[in-house]
Amino acid sequence: LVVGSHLKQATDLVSFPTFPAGTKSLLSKYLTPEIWAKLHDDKDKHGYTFKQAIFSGCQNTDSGIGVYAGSHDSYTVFADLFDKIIEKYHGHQKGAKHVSDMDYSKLQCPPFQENEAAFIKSTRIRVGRNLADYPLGPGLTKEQRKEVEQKVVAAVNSFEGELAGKYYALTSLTEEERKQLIEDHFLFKEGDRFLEACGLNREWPDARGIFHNNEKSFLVWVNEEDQLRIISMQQGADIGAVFTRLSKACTHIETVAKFAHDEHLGYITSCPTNLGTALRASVHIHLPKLGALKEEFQAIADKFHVQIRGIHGEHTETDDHVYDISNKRRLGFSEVSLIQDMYNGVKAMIEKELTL
Ligand code: ADP
Ligand code: CIR
Repeated sequence: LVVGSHLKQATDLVSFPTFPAGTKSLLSKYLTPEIWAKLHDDKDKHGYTFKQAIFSGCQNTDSGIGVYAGSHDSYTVFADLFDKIIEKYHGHQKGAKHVSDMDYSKLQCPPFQENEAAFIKSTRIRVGRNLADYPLGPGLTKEQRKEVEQKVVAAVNSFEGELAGKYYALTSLTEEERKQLIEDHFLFKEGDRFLEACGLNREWPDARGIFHNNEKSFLVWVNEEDQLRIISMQQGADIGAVFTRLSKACTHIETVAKFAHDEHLGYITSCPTNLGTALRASVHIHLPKLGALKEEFQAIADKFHVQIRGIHGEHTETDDHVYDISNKRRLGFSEVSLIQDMYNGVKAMIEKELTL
């Protein structure tokens, strides 16, 4: 069966998927006839099927990865495929342990010089979390998703001081408010075709929403790709302040909610790229000269394990040479060291920009 956008649903995968020439996803690389033969009729303990897990990469053959987990159990039941993808993306081998460290006092990120900081527009760090007692977003029922929303809202309403804020159900926002929040980089977009294909957009916008404090420097997305995306962000280049706020928020929320987690994979997320820390630390940075030198730009990114994205979210192109630079790895390294990756990569990019 040659896969592609003509496929409508996971059950259309009636035989071994073959990928069109040029497909680069890790799914296409590691899905062998043997793995297909063994797993194609299997499901995890919440009923999420192997076909559902691989459907996003089968329908969207431009995927980088191509798979999603329906629950923590998917990572066990579909391990023949997922382990290979995890090892390739993160360099994290079977049996390796993931150790967390959110101690902001360990960060070695001296403030950027004024001429360096001038390139950086804003800084954001997010982590993903999912409740331990439920399947992940792709495997939730409508009722479970509602329960997750209620539990998360109760948890976020317990934040105090600078972190205190208000929850806005997506359905309570006007179209104008919603668009403005997206444009200002505070809210997730709708209709991502990768998430659509794995079942994450079912019953949209029901039980989705956003919590934020007054300054919009601390936000929690509810029931998007992960059940919680905990976000700290602000204008400028003060990585230390952004991480300190996030770290305090995470410490607090662990006292009121129990998250899906294990010693090998760290925090469990629906996309295997986010496992471990589920942390993405990014800056929006203006690099007009380096940005024009695609190969050199990518070489620095590769050297420092950072990823270049457009500034309107993943899979977007950039305008005016403003880029989103973030840590690429998430698993097998501590939060502190991944923020260090981002800092080192950004520092190197600015140094290069200044020589051009
Ligand atoms: P993720 O939630 O996985 O980090 P996206 O790349 O989809 O994913 O980004 C989500 C939103 O966060 C987008 O609107 C994006 O512009 C915004 N964003 C990401 N990094 C920054 C940053 N450093 N400053 C401001 N906005 C940011
Ligand atoms: C893909 O495979 O391209 C999409 N499913 C997105 C995966 C990458 N996500 C990420 O880096 N956070």
